[in-house]
Amino acid sequence: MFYGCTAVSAGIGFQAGRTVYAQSGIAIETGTVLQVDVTGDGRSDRIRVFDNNDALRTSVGLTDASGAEAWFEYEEDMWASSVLTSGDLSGNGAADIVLMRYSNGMHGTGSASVLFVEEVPGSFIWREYPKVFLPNPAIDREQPKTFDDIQCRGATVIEKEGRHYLRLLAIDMEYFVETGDDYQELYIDCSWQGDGWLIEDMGEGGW
Ligand SMILES: [Ca+2]
Repeated sequence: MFYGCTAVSAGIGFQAGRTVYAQSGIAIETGTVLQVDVTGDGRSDRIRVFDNNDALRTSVGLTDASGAEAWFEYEEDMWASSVLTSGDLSGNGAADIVLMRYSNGMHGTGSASVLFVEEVPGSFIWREYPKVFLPNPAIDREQPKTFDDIQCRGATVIEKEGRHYLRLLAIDMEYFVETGDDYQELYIDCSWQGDGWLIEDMGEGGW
């Protein structure tokens, strides 16, 4: 656990075109229950995800160090199981939460979302980052425009040179269609830029 990290006011990482990386020491952890600081006060909070497959609902809960609770709920069908990963993707000193919901459908694909907590008077609310990619002209291949353009099979946080990046794992449907045979796996590493996810790197593999 990383206690005592610097508390930075929420929002520092959200100026358009300028992302501040605070080197906050937010741990990259994965599971259905995490203990990380999503509120930015330097104290660990309890984050948990629960799939109610009878009600077709996925709930993400927050209980902060002082006992305040906040819930985020998706009510959709198809989803079978969910997993959370923490990281500081906006660089503001508070943990962001990557939520991967897997379906029962073909190829085990699902839906990736990135959530963060915003403080409001007396409480907290969950927010979700837009699922928009920012294309990178230095990458010489077709790039997806939104998360909905990819067949997502996984989502996690990786660290490169002290920065946290969102890594999405996808099925390369172009390859699938061309060969009509096996599918090829694709990784997409991206950084939050205030108005979207800049594709920093993408290519085959990464699983
Ligand atoms: Ca906290």
